Amino acid sequence: MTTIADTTPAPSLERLVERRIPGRALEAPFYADDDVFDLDISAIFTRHWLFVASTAEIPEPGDYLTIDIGPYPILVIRDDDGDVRALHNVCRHRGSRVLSESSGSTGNLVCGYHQWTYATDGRLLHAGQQAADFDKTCYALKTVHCRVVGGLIFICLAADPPSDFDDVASRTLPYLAPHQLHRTKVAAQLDTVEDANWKLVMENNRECYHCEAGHPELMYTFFPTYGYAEDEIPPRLMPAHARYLQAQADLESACTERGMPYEEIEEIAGRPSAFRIQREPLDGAGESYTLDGSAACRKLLGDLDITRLGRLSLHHQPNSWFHFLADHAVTSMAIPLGPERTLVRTTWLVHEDAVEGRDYDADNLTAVWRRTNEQDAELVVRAQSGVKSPVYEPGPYAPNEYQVDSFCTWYIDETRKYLRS
Ligand code: 3BY
Ligand code: FES
Ligand code: FE
Repeated sequence: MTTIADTTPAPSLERLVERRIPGRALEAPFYADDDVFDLDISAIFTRHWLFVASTAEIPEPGDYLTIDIGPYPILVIRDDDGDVRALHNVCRHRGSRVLSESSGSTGNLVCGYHQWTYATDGRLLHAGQQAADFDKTCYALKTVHCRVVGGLIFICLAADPPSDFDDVASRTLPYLAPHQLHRTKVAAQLDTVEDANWKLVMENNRECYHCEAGHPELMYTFFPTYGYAEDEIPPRLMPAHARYLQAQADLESACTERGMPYEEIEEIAGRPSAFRIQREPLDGAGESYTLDGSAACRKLLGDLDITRLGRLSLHHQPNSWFHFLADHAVTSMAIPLGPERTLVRTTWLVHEDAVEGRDYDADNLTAVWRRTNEQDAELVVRAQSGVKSPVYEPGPYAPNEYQVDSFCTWYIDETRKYLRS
């Protein structure tokens, strides 16, 4: 039997980006093609601000974590003065990776190859057996832009990072401030490597169209009307909508009393931005992500005096989403590992003085999102296996998938700018 080879030439990256139809999913090469993966690293992951950790993950001087962004090994470290820094984890001698563990604590940074030794701020302190004219000051580890926004660490590999992050930071801070993330500790962390493109991971996070069928545990506290415009809510969801309206009114008055912002922001200066923030009520007891919605940690974050604070939701393009509640916070990031492999890291934070066993039970604290993450991973892998079929065509987004469309539009705009530059 002879097979007929498909002789249609593959479209160029430029063509693929230019012909994306707004309101529809992306074409298959965006999810599996090696060249698109390289484009994503160059146009997105080395040009934009990326969430990489929270300060609670490196609480003490010398604490560090390492992370690879495409071909760039990076280390994020708290220096001896207590400041958070990001450095290229590449030795200035012959390029060896300096720190090889994924996280740890160190006095100085010693390269394992020939023991060049760097301070926690990246200065080269010692290089043995050098010529008399060797100048240590010329060989500090290269720096990466790093900003801490209310306890969240963002890095940017670009020489000249996007300046609109100042607006994102200043708009985000008043929402985050009451949660005082600088006074939290890591209660649990979960790394999942999903066999799917990072954009499918992000797209999945940007909608709850799949939540009702896909996340039974989350739906105890997540309103099924999430993402619906008021006039699109189907009749069967009206009882849930009534509960939502009451919970929203309660939340608004609790926030107003305490001077806490809750309004949705999706645009800055009238332009779609790389972030979305909103404080929203939760269903059930309305306190936390548990099976009945009651708090999972008795010690509340910061100086909060109210447990029923719903969730502060923050999305930041390209790679993160967050939930800040009265009793804990959950941070999530996606890091591309390959065209069809993505690291998803989820971290649960509680008050630094909360004691496991007394104030919280780690299994109870993490149960809903562990399960939700597993379900999301399955959905995303299932999507990955379908979009590669030659018959796949990008279908239309439903109205309540508008945040997926915003994500794809942001992505396409940024790749387009890059390809034209
Ligand atoms: O992070 C969010 O906003 C939610 C959680 C579940 C799906 N996603 C839309
Ligand atoms: Fe690091 Fe030689 S490569 S000390
Ligand atoms: Fe989900």
